[in-house]
Amino acid sequence: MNNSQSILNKFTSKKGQVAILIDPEKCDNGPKLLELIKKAEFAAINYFFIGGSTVTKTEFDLTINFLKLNTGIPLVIFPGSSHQVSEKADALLYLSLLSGRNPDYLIGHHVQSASEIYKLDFEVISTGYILVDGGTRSTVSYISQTTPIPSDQISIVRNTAIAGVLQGKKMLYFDAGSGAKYPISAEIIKEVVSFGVPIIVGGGIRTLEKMEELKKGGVNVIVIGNHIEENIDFLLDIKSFTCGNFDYDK
Ligand code: 1GP
Repeated sequence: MNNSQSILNKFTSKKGQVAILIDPEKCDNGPKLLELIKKAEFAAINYFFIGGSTVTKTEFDLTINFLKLNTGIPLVIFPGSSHQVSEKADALLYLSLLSGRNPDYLIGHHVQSASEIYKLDFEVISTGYILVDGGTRSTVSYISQTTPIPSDQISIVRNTAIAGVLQGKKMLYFDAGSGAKYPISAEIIKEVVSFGVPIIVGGGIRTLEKMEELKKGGVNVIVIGNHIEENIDFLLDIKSFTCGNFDYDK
């Protein structure tokens, strides 16, 4: 385990950074992924997040190896299960699903993978993961058998975030779920940005306007998955958002 915390420092350093979520299950690990990498580099995105709810170990390793060979954009594991680990990544989000009450996602998977992760030489970032209802039944909610927090229950979202910070989480990730109809609202962001840890937001983000709103609200990292799978050229629009935000080593 590496305690240098360089990715955590990067997360903390700026608002409005952009991460593209790559689901290895959907990757060709060939020309299509290469096109995505080139366009993401052009758009000066800050991170690739890698993970998925139903990804096999083989799919995960093939994709992370391909990314490592073909880009200098930092690779951050956003694991859907405990076998999604690799030293090729720069960091791992060590997620606790705080919005749920399923012990497997609060501590069970962590115990299963603890000894392997402890030995690996990458940064492990303890992250409070909070699912908020985005108007669709998300895969994460189904797989984890947990219910997201209703989006109008802002004080529950806030109290869950505070509990995470009090438990020592280094970061908070608010997710409306992949393909959400309604992304995390500005009202929620306002309630959770002032706890002294960086904020990641994802789920259903499809427009530059929403990205601007999140950035202005104080979100450190904006995660986009589906919309880029549907329309890879959205990355060309993101270029205007990230302009002047180019900070990875290539
Ligand atoms: C889901 O936050 C991510 O876990 C990204 O969601 O695929 O809807 O962009 P989208």
